[in-house]
Amino acid sequence: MAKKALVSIVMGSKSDEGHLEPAFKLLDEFGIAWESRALSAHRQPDELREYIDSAETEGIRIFIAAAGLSAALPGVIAAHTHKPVIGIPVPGGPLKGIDALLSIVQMPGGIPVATVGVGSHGPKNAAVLAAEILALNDEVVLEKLRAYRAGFK
Ligand code: RP5
Repeated sequence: MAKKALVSIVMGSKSDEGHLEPAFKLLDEFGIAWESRALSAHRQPDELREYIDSAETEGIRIFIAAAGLSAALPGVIAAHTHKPVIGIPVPGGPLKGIDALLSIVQMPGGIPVATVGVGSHGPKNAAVLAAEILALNDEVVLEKLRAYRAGFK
């Protein structure tokens, strides 16, 4: 039987998907079940809200949210959940991701988004951070993280 997803990766647009490949790959490497959705905070606000509620009910423990331009998505998800939210600024558009970085990182007090970097290391670090959170209660994931670091040369 397929494992139930623990991590949800939400992107603002299907066009963000290619940038997120390193996160998909690493979560697979860590043996963490995940699911993904393309739902824009600006274009599909009602569907996004419904999805957050149902994902929580289904057992999602961590949200990873990626968006470019005026990237409200991670913050909006954080506003609707008490689960940790990791934000990935997608480098697109004329400002090359600086707009998304500032939109995601500058959250008002009380509604944090753990924000990773703009480049290709961003999605990677989002997956590692999600694994580290899950590893607090999961020895198997902790072992995978140890093996991952042991592979650094
Ligand atoms: C953001 O606008 C998305 O996250 C994406 O990075 C950017 C462009 O979206 P599309 O116009 O390609 O759908 O909301």
